Amino acid sequence: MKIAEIHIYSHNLPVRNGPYTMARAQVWSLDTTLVKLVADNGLIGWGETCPVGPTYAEAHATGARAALALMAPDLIGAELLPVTLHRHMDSLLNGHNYAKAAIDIAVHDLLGKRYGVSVSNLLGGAVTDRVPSYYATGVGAPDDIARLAAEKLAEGYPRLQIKVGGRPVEIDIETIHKVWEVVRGSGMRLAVDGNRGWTTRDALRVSRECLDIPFVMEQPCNTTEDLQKIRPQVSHPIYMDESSTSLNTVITAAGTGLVDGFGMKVTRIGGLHPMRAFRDLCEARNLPHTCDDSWGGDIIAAACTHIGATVRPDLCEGVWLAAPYIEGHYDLENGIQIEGGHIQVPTGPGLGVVPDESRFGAPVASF
Ligand code: 0XW
Ligand code: MG
Repeated sequence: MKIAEIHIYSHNLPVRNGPYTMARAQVWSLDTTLVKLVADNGLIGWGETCPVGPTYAEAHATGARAALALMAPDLIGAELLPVTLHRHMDSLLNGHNYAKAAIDIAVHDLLGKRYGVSVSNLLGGAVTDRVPSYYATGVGAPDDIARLAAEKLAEGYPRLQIKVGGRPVEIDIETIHKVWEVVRGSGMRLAVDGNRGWTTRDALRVSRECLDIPFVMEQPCNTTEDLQKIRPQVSHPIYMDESSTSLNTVITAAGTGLVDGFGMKVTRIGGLHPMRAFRDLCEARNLPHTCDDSWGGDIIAAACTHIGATVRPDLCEGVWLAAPYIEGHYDLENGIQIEGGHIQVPTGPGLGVVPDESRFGAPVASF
């Protein structure tokens, strides 16, 4: 089976009750990129990549489409095999994992359809049909975030990620304490995500002043060097998110014991094929991790859910979806939803989600 056609679409996803605020980013609407691959036997596969604005990661929406347009002409006629396709993409363009991920996801969708299996079974086998999710607050006033925590606990979320950073650290500390008052004893797990926003001084202070609160500290500071600096001094587990940009950085972070887990984004690491290797590396080192993406609609949500369903359950920190922040679905029947803090794994072949492409308008480029 070979790639016969590639179509690239741009689609706007307004943030429900926006903006969504993080330490170094505030977003009102996200520009997502969809890729439709048509195989030489007529089968169709979909991929998606959606940076959450231009300052969250080293990625932006028009960059994704430029990278895809650069590679696309040379991918026509390529075999739909993940290993060789990734080598082929790397031979055309250095880096730009988040753009390559859209092709990778569409290839997995196509392969699943071709062999009549779900993407999770293609990735080694689903171990559950209901994947835990987690809710991520924005950066907000302590009382508001505590109220939100109570709401999400009542909805059944097993985990909450509290966003902090980009403001006086005293307010972050107050927020963490107020949330803990609400969730203490409930079993809800906590992550505190600085999104690179704290100095090492701030991270050390937070750990010291929240000594009895069991949260994981996610990407508190900007660089790997910052994480190395605080590592021996903080009492809280450290998870790496934005700094884990490739399998190479993950291997070093896991292999040197720099981190206790990861907040991982499927597109940042290059798609489902590298994500599968990431999952297995983490399992070999007993490291928990999430299977998220930074934003996006039903296609990326399905990709994250399928890989999340294959993670050893005690290591699965959850699958984050933008669904609660988005109006509507690409697939009205099988769109990915969070219910009771969990996500039903799609059962259809491939991603199990078939978008209504009329929602996306005409492609911005076709090859
Ligand atoms: C909570 N997320 C998964 C959604 C936003 O894109 C940020 C991200 C994170 O953990 O940093
Ligand atoms: Mg994070």
